[in-house]
Amino acid sequence: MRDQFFTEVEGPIRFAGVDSADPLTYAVYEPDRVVMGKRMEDHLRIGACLWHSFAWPGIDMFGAGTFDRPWLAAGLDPLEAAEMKLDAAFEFLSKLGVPYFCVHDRDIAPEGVDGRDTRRIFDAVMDMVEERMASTGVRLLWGTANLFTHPRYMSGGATNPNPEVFAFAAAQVKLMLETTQRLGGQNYVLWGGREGYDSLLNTDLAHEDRQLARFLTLVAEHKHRIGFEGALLIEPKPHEPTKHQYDRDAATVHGFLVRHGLENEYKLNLEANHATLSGHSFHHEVAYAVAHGMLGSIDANRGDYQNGWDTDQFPNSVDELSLAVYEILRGGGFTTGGFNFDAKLRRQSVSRTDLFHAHISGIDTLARSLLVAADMLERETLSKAVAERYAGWQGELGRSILDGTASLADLAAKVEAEEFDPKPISGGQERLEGEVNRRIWNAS
Ligand code: XUL
Ligand code: CO
Repeated sequence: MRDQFFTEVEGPIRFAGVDSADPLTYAVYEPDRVVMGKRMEDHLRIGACLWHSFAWPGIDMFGAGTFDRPWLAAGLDPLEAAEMKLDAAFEFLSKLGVPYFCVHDRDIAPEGVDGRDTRRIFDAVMDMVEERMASTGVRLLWGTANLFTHPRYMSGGATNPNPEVFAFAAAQVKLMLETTQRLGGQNYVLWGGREGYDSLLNTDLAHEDRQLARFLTLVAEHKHRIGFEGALLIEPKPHEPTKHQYDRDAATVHGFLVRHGLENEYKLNLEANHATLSGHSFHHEVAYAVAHGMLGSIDANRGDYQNGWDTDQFPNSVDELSLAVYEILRGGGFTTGGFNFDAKLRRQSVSRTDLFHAHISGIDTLARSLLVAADMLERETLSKAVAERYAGWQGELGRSILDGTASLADLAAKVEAEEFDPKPISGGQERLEGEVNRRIWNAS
């Protein structure tokens, strides 16, 4: 290891409670605290991502990089730069005290001058990663391949009109899936960065649908061929960078998978800001996935309700996250998934230590949301009211409808014979909103 990069932070960050005046401590997150029979760390399975924090210099479309990231300087030898970046990243991860990280191939292994050079860099970098994982104990939550930055992917990877680009993307995913397996990754994620269109005028929708299904089928087949035991996850997002992305939201991806017989091969990696962009609440996306057995993992972040793009801010709302965590707990919790901070600093947050403040506050928000969610579950704050609302379906009528024994004519005859006259019953929304608030204010 080189000299330390985050010299102002001793680490590992410790729990000190909400009254501590030291911002470099956790106010709520106590990895060993047992909540509903499970350690907080095992519930949340927190990971930090290597792209926003280590591979992005703080550029935007109007301005240059603002961050202090020496390994991104121009003219460095790629392996020397990669080593510097990995040393800083693993120093950060172990000082933060989180169990996982997430990474794209290109976050850490840039393309070389040709295919052979790219492979040389990739192999050397992945050896470095393996060494640092072994020395710090930080594990890989998920790996993924970047099929969106290089100009060859400007018209998509799997959905590119050129089959050579499809093959190139397939080769890249094959290598990164195998590498994720080698590094003990828990999941492999596919975010269809440019799998969509900018204009319908030049797009064959039906063809691109077949291409995407083929691609996902090939990836699933390869997963079984190599015996990768992690989960394959698709990350929905409605637009940005393309005008329309095929993996629009949880329900669209689920429908696509069912249509192509892939629903047992893939689960979902849901991102809070992507839910906002698709016009849904994050609660909705998580609830949909849990309801259909499709929840894989979460990219924790938030958008800005005044901005229409993916601002990827660190989460700070217990009000919003408690309900999402509630759905996750209600569905039995994560298996291979976890909470990955797919979040980035604001461009003005240029201090090295800002990276710690951002993650600490996000982690505490998740930890507090977990306490609220567990409290709601234990007190049956919502489940009791929902069960009562649907209680009629436990009776003979309800069962005969759902098991298919009652025909439309049977139901009509019953209504007439028994003179049905159902009365409206209050949905009680405001009462439940109040109950949820009480748990948010009081859970401990
Ligand atoms: C983009 C996004 C990606 C994926 C991984 O909006 O969320 O970083 O999480 O490719
Ligand atoms: Co993401």
